[in-house]
Amino acid sequence: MNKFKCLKSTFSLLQVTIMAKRNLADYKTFNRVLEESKIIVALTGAGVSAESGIGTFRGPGGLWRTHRAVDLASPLAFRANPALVWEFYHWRREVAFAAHPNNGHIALAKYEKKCKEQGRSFTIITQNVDGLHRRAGSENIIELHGNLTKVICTKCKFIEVKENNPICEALRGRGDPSQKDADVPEIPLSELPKCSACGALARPYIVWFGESLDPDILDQARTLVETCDLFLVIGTSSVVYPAASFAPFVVERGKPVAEFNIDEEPASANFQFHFPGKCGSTLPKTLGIDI
Ligand code: BV8
Ligand code: ZN
Repeated sequence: MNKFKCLKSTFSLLQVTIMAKRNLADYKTFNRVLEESKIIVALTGAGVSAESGIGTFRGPGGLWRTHRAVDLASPLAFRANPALVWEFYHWRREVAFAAHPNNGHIALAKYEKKCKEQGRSFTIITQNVDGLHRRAGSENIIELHGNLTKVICTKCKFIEVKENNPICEALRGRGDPSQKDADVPEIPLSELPKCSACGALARPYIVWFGESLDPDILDQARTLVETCDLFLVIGTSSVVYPAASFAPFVVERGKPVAEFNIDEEPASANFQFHFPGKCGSTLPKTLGIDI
């Protein structure tokens, strides 16, 4: 009986040391892999903007009034009530325009610059539409799901940047999440944002659920996923496709994936590295960037 007990304790001690050894090595090993990589890709999600005060989709910020963001981010919702969806995106624009890049965004931008000086490539593939990576100084950015500063015409498909806030007079002072839909007057269709080319109704240039991504943008992203040496997965729950298919594809290629997420547990056991904690702190540390 005693022999079995001490065997058990030795085994669990062994387990802990391996884990501890692996975690420790993670930083050293990660740094070696990072410095040796020529083509690095970082996939980012709402978590990288959380410390800038922008709510995540599945976190507490995922609700606007009584609506789930995923329910309003759909062509059906826009067809049914374009004024309500515009009021939602007007609020998202106000929040994003008032926000500032955090140390996570800045570390990624600075590391991109370092790579450029060393003749290596560093590209961000983002699911975020808040534009904070560009404002942090990143240049190589693929915006998979669009951008809040852009609109597209529902008729002639003309795409234009509209950074004026509010985007139209009828949305001034609107969008307050604490209000109830019933308590705010309906905005007539004629007063919603218009296409500068043909005057028809314009909609946010955002990829909504059930809509395909821009094929050129998807191709650019897929080419990087197929050729990168190292793939970083930052602040994303990895549930929305096709973005969620990228990291498993890199794992299948036998290339290292490193995850940065507030969650203690890695989203996948196949990721070689997992750095738990707020990415505003873990990214500068692991990328060796002084902020
Ligand atoms: C399409 C713009 C062709 C809108 C967005 C295959 C299987 C199953 C379903 C599908 C499939 N293929 C297609 C689908 C349907 C659908 C889909 O994936 N559904 C999911 C819900 C299952 N995909 C589509 O519809 C796509 N189109 O495939 O077209 C087609 C169509 C139909 C059917 C077949 C094929 C279009 C998807 C794009 C939709 N638009 N955004 C807007 O922003 O308003 S997606 C939107 O949600 C975001 O862009 C992002 O992609 C996603 C939210 O995810 P995250 O960013 O990860 O945010 P989340 O809150 O979930 O997680 C935050 C994470 O950060 C957490 O892990 C948290 O722990 C962590 N975190 C928090 N704070 C911190 C932190 N980490 C570090 N530091 C911190 N401080
Ligand atoms: Zn038009």
